Amino acid sequence: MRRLTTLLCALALLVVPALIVVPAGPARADNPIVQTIYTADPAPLVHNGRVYLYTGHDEDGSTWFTMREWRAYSSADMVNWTDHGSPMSVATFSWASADAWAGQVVERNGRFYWYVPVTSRATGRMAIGVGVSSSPTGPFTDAIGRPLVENGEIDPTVLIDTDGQAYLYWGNPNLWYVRLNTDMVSYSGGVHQIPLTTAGFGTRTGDANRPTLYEEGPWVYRRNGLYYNVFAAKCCSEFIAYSTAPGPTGPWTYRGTIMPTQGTSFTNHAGIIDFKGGSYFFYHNGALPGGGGFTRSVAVEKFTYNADGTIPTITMTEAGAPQNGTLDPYARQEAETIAWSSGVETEPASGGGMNVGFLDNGDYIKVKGVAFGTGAASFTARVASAAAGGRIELRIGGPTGTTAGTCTVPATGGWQTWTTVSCPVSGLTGTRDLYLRFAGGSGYLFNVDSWQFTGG
Ligand code: FUB
Repeated sequence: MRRLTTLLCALALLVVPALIVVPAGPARADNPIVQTIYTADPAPLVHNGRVYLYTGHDEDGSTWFTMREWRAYSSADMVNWTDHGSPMSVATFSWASADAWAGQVVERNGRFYWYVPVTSRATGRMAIGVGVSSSPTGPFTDAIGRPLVENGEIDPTVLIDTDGQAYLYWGNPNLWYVRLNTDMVSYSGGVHQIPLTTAGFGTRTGDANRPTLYEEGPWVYRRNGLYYNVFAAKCCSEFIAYSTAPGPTGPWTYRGTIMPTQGTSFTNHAGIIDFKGGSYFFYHNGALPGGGGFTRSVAVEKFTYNADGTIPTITMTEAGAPQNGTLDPYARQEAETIAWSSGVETEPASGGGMNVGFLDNGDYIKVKGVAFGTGAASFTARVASAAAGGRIELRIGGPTGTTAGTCTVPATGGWQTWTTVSCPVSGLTGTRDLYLRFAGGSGYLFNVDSWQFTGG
């Protein structure tokens, strides 16, 4: 079925030629984070030693914010990201008709709440829905079967304060908040409007209707007793600015620019976390081939707060954040754990999770900072192929670098008919970037679900 879908997509792309084709040239790192699809509106969450990254999904060839689903990724080291597919979509909300726009996931008492803007089928206005799951990777279900709040505005963000009180903020062109009850799916005390003063949110010139820089995409959090509201400023093109306050409801003081207007997307959208001793700034741009304002990609930079808690200017880079840790090749790794890839797509696997697929000759995956230690002896992978199969070439130094081993993948009779292949490897010692290069004849070769090395 999915091959048919792919064929139909390929035919459609003859009309709208915007398929992501990441050049197979020299390996590079590591922004944007996801190369398999266009992603937007990053919302990171730290949970149990991993960063979960929730994004929107700009459809290939979009000429508007055509977004039907959200996506989830996770990483333990900030460079190798595991694709968890789409745990929630517009279809999750029976009362919504379109627009899987910018949201945020927060955890409370072992449940994960995903606040999102969608268009209400009944009113045609943007409303805030809330999905819920017992797992950070979903699946998420509609928590209340109706909008949590609806006033035609977008981009929810949630702060759970140290006293346990949770706040939901959102808005474009205004800025609003409610006090969430401990159930996280209802609120008390009504809807409050935050005054958009120039002292609080900076001065915009040339738009009498919008005197402050605040545009959309608030990201509210507390750090060392100071409350931050990081937001997309001044349309268009947007830049990322921020305000701070002594409390969750203000008064806000404008603090200036974090990320100047850059990249080839006229929107930007920020998410900030602290993780394993570092601070990280997520954003989006149009950096992938075919990228732009409606075909965006999520990226990340590491930064250090100034001593007084202010945030330095952060610029977009191709390098991205440095790796924070290493990857263990002697534990089972999902094939969809990727630092960089070329030509690769992902899809749901029959046994759960995702697999990589749609692999043509020469496509590859880079996995960064793989800690081989004293040396690996063999490589094992779970593979499937409804075609003729091919080879997994294990390379070091680049996708066409030194070959450390080659595993032959047979035909298995189906794209989800899995078998295990193994092959000896040599020269894999220390901590190296590993390239899995897929080789064979023409057309799609095979799928890979997972892989693992054994030690020497
Ligand atoms: O992705 C759709 C909209 O674009 C988001 O809701 C805004 O924040 C902007 O990024």
